[in-house]
Amino acid sequence: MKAGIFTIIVTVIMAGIFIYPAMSQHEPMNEMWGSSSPSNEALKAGKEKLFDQGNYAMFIHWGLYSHLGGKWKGRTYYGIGEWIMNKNMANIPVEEYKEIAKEFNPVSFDARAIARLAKDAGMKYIIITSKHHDGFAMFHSKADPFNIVDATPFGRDPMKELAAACREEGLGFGFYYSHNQDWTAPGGSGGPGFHPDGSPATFEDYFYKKCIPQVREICTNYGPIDFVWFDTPGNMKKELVVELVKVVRELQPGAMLNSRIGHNMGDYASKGDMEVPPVNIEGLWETCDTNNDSWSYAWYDNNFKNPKEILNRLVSTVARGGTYLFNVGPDGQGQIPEIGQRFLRETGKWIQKYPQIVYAAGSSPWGRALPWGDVTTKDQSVFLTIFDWPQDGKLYLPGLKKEIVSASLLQGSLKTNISFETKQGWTIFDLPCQPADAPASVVELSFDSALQPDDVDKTLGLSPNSESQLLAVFAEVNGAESKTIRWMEKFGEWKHVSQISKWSKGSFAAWTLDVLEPGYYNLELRYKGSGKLVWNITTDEGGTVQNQQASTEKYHQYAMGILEFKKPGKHVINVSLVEGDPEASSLEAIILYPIN
Ligand code: FHN
Repeated sequence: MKAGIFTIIVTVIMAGIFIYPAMSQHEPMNEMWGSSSPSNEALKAGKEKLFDQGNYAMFIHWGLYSHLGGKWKGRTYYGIGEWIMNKNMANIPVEEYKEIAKEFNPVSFDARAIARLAKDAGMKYIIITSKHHDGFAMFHSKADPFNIVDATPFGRDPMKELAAACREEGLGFGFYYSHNQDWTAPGGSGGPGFHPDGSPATFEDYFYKKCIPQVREICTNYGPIDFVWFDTPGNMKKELVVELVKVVRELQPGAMLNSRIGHNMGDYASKGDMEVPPVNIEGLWETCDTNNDSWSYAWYDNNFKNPKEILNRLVSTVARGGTYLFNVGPDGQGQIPEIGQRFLRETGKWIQKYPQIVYAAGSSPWGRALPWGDVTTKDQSVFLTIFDWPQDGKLYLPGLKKEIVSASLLQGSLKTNISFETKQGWTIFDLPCQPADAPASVVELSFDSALQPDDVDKTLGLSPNSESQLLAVFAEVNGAESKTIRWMEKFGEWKHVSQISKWSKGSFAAWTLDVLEPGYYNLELRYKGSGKLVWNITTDEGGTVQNQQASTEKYHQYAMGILEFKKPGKHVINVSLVEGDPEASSLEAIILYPIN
């Protein structure tokens, strides 16, 4: 089977398993991972404070599947390890899967070490899987014997230990609980359709015999908790979700609920897995991401995000207005892979030097990432976090309309004033040749009052000294369809892209662009599509680039030609599809970079 067809089939199967609502256009609060409607009580009680101001937390996927580590009967199954039991991976029969518990003995589990790691990493709370889709409880459950205390030689309740360790370290604590999918409990979504005596099992059987009692247990036996994080609600009935919410509200009035409980009943919205949105989003929301490719431990998966990538994704999420929940997967012994730990600690060291970038930080008034990094705010200051240091010593900031009182380059708490000039609505800062810090440097701009959204002209800028990416989400689209799509490459590993497809005769996408330096720019397009693909790009000054490039089933960036901007100021750049399959041709971005 061709890789492309396989990807499509697997994506359809997974979407079906998760039973998510249809994909939306750019309506971030109503996406397939659910939306939230924060209750007034929640806001009044201030329980959202840890979530809203902490902005960075540890997610932990740990369970019986961690003991398998992606391998079953000598064969490795690639993809998210916690799904290994599922029929789309190793298809392990329920009884055989339950037997694995007899071998699960994570004696190296050290709750204090994990809590300390989270703290060193700069994270403010931990959310851990108390029960994933496999139905195995990582806590002592009287409701169901398939749990770590009763079914394994380990015999300890690691959730008790972790809850206590978090408290000692001053961290918040919460539980993940898979409320809909349970692959080993009769009646659970994806689980056996019959009870052991052969009688048919309904979802309600599972819900009242296992889900509700276990949620009561996690909400009763571990002290006050800050989060109950539900997942994959599928097509659960609203009245059942309402009951579940009631249980949590009664037992843990201070806990925040994520939107994946279903039916828009969470306190905050949970974005798609591994999705860092390109545009600012209002309200309380979170992105969960993982430190390698899988959520749970997999022996082969050492594709760990390095400190720069982690920081970049964290700062981008905070700059878009969200909270970043970053996952680690301890192995079958209970230990987090060494390299993942190291990268987290290195990231934490940077955050310790620049806490103002992350904690209680405001989103970017620019509403998007900038070519060199991103922007966060606090009080009367604006912080430019620079990941790509300009080699010519000039940092270009488009659209700032308010007067800067002072600009300084930070090295931890040390501030060095830097000079700057303004030109045609751009602010240009003079920077030294070498970055001030690694993996990112920070410039602080001070104002006489906090920067307001109107103080920034949000028009995209054409950077004179680096690559500018004009993403599909920022285009005005006429006669085509603009929406965010998602797909999986490895099983369960989601990719998200805002793109334009379904082109028709005369259709086009248009970006308005603020040009500071006229001249020649290399133009590339990132797209996918079938057939002979010919794209046409024009500017309001009569500049044209038209070229054919290869069809591609994955997004790929192709050089198209050279585009000239004759005059500085605002310009419109249009893209249309001249030849190629109009339905499937999907444009993700225009990329421009100066020739000099
Ligand atoms: O199916 C799960 C998956 O295993 C993992 O737990 C992620 C984390 O957000 N949630 C579901 C898929 O969205």
